[in-house]
Amino acid sequence: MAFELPALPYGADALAPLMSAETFEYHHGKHHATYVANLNKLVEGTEYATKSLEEIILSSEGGVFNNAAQTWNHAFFWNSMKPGGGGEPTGQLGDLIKRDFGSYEAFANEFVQAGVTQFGSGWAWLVWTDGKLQVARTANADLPMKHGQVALLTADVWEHAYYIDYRNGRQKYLETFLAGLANWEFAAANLAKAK
Ligand code: MN3
Repeated sequence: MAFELPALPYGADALAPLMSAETFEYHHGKHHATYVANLNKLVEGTEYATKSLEEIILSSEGGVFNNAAQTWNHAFFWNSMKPGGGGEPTGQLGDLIKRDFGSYEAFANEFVQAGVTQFGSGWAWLVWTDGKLQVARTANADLPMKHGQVALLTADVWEHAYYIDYRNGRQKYLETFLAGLANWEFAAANLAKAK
């Protein structure tokens, strides 16, 4: 069965002005859609055709991996944001951030720096690994599950994620992601599944 482009979990204009409808028109409507279409073309008639997206990601390399991982990464990224999101998380996730980073501010600085220092294209992540929270960065389509880590939250740092709204301001985009977009309920739900 062919993979399908998932609908956005909110309206295309729901995150404006922090992330505009024009960004979603291209990022979801063209970039994400192209990864899904390419994946379907690449797996048709192959050993991957009957596998789940996660199974393909864990067992492939090259073009199949890149398009499968980008299909997964973008669906995860849309869910990593919500209207009125951002700020310091509360509850168990907030407690663990203080335990493992020292403070929310220290976490936020590390997350932004991970994204800013990812040379070229990639992703900044909050992950659960070895019983603790960590910030990670990956290049291109790479993602935590390929390294035995559980993704809790991500920000896309490919230029197509922010160039329409922030031009070359990757740091400003990442600071805005944490301050006004991050979906901590999604991260907490992922943590609950991982623990
Ligand atoms: Mn992208």
